Amino acid sequence: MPHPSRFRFIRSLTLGCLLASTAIAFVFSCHSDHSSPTQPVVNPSPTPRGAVPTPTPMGAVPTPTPMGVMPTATPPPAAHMVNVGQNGNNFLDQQSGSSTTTITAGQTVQWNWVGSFHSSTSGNCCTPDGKWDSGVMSSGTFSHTFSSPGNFPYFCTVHGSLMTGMVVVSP
Ligand SMILES: [Cu+2]
Repeated sequence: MPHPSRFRFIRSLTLGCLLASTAIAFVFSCHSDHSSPTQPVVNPSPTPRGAVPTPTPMGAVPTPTPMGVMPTATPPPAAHMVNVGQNGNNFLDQQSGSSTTTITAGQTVQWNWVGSFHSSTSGNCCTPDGKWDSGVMSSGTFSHTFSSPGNFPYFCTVHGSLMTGMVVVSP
């Protein structure tokens, strides 16, 4: 009679194991189901964290950028500005502080009218030589590009010998 009881015992163990394994599998599946929705909730927090490191690279980028721009900002002298009629009847080069503008061949001089009724007219005072002539202006700008080296005197047709300038163009 011990045999049938053993079989029953084994069967009960087998059923118990099956039930246990099923229950464990169910529990694990439940855990996995719960864990999967939990993870997406955790992800949002790392996202804002990702926004924090962003300002750091931004702060690092501007630093090298201005340094790269600085050498580029040096060329502005290429746009040689001469104010016309600033504090009187004169041509005032913004770089030299006088009526003489020094540039190299290929560069451009821009006259900016500050005071009224003057001209930038090429030639020895006071005969226009036809190289350039802004005409009499009271505002605005006039530009001329000097392609050849040399000394280029100019004057204001309104004020004549009282208002002259010189552009010195080096090779
Ligand atoms: Cu003038």
